[in-house]
Amino acid sequence: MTENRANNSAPVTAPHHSVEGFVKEFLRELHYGQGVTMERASVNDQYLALARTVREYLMARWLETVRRQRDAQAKSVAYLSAEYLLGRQLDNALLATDMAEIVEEGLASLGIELATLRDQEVEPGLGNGGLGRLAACFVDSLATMSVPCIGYGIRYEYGIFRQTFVDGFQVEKADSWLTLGAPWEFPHPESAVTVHFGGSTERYTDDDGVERSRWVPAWDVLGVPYNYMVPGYQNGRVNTLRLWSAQATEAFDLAIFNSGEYVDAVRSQTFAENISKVLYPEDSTPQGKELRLQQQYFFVACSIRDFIENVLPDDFDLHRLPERIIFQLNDTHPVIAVPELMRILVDEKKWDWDEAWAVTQKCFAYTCHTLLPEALEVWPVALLGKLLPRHLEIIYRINDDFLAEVAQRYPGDELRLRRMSIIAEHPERSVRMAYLATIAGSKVNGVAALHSQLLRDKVLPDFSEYWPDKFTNVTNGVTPRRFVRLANPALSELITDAIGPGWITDLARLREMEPLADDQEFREKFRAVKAHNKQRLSVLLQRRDGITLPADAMLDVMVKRLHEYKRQTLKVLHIVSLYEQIISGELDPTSIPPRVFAFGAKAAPGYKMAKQTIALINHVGRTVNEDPRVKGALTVVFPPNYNVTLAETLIPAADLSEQISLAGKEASGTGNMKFALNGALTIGTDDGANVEIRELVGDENFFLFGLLEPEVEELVTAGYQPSKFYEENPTLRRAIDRIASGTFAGGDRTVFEPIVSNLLYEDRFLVLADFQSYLDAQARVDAAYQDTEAWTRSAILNVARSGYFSSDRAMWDYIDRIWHSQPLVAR
Ligand code: RUG
Repeated sequence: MTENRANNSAPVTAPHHSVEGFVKEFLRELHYGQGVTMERASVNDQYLALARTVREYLMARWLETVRRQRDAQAKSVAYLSAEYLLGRQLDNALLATDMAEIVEEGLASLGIELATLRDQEVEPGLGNGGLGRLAACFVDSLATMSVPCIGYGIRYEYGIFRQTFVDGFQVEKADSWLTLGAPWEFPHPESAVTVHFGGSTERYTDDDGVERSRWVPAWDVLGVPYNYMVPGYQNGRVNTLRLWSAQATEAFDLAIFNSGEYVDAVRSQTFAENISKVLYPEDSTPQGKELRLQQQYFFVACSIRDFIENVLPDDFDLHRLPERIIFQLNDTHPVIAVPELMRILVDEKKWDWDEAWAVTQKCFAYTCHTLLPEALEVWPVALLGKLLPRHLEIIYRINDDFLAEVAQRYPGDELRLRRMSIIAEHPERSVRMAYLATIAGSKVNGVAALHSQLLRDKVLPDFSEYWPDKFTNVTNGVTPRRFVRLANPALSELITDAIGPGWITDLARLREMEPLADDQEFREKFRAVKAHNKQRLSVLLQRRDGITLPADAMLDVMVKRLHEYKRQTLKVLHIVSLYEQIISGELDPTSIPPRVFAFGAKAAPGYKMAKQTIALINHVGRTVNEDPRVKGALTVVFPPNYNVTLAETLIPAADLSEQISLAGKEASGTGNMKFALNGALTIGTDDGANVEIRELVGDENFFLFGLLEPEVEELVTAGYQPSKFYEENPTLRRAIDRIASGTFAGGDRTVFEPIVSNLLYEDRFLVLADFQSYLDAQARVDAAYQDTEAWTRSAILNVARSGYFSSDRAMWDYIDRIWHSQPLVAR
């Protein structure tokens, strides 16, 4: 039957790569796909028809990629990530297929502007920030490098919330990204996977007389796969991203329907479908919610089942699983996959425990993305036992075996056993997912050099002593396709004119631009690109938010999630301090370059201090922008709903990139890389990947400030008293007093009181300690910006020396240090 099908199947071909070929297909999609004529078609009809047409150009490559992968039986990477912050798909697909010009011309011949259809696309915001965007960059790179990879994740019905401001305060709106149609996805309800939850475990004797445990679950849901194309850059390759959507099982419904409880049945269906309903909006600080654990187990259970049953051949011997797969755990979110694979091998396949553990250990690797203790996920034993009782037993057994080994190596070291146990006893009995991942993973990596070092020294020191070779570093990277080639066409053209197009897939080649930093003519062209990008941003902000940007100002940008450790408050204190100095007559506003301070940041809806900070920024902005005394010198803008789409216009326009987290807190950062690659200079602390950026671009092209990580430790250990800094620094005192006075809240002193108190009496992230150093660095920025030629030279060198931060390089590092997989096409 299969053979017959194979013999009869006609080759799938792409439509003709020409304006005529495109127009024909586009009209066909409009007529037969959307069911409308050109005259009656709405913009949305046109967009959907366009997306489906472009998809057709990718289809043959996709099917061929899947076929070749199957035939080659090569090792694949299964990237397990609860988040993928993809950004818009259309432009990326047009770039991958080299169709942009054809489409533009073809649409124009029908009287349609490509730009209008572009704007119709709602980006899939299936991630919170850096971690989800990194996953999207990685799958892009693997496709471009022709490495077999399946990305597995969750198809949230509602992605990251849409942020609006009401009187400067953040108000969240649901992100209904699917409402107008989802042309980039391919649902496969017929391939749904059943996932179990709850119930209990029981002991039984199998047919061979062996005592075993098994899970008797209480309820099920179905995981329906939705496939997305992940096109490589003009290489004929399209990998797959498979996102799971939860649906009620029939059996579940039937039982209740039969008992006549129609309403209950419908309610339980909703209950099951809740699992993939919404992305948890916490970045870096997870809340231990039951639904979140359900989401985590749901998607990894679907993914492992899918890989074993659908990707591997039917007769595959699972003892050889490590030859075919590496499951890369993107943070602790998918770590429950470890006991799940053990459960499949031990309970379902009836393997011995040791045999199963030997295979499992080779199939996983773990990436840690944080240093914040509150970001390391732990699950209460009670909750895990209720939802996944068999998995809890398996975790206990893994822990017992591991601790027995440790006890052998360190006899009598009771404290060490407590420290290294997967099970924490205080404040509540719980499972430390990072420990489970470390014990099970063949490798553990941090995401920047400093982070990986601190991970070994501070977060997992006992484990790195126990397994020194298990720990490694892979510094993050970003895809040059989206964040330079697409986001910054003017710079891309300038670079390509200078050094050819090879940089798009080999970003280290940007180095070839280095001599051009000394070329006056090139510098002029580079400045023209920046000016053009500022103009482009100006038009967008006016249209999107009614924000007017002053012309010819330095664009100083801080865009990232709102989190205390990232220290948006430090930036606000800088602005308030400048404002204070100007209105008191101390600072002549014409003596500093005019600046636009641009912010973009979402706060987790339950994170009060972060939401207050957003309001403070907006209120300071309003006061500053309305005050004629600073007009022209200082402008604050805070467009709401910062997302990938906005980043793509904002970052290329920036002059100055703010990377000002407290040293030792930001694991890596990836925004910092995007800015440097787009010719912004960084003002930053010695934190995360800033360290490597500075090393590469050179001290003289980077504005370093702030305490170093060991100094932070020292100050905190000595007993940090923020109020001392307040008392001893009059500039700081005046800035804080200005906020405390109610100036920015219509005279109401209570509105921002929590921020003021927090700074004076707690200040966990040492804002006050770094204030003066930050101000001094900002003064150096002002001085440097006045020397236009020198600034441009530095900006060019930032671009030329940042090629290392390509996610392609990061992927090669994963291959070399962690996965050891061979791509189907040689490097
Ligand atoms: O906060 C980190 C960033 O420093 C990092 O660049 C990014 C990607 O590695 O991941 C972010 N992150 C960490 N997001 N969530 C977590 C929680 O562990």
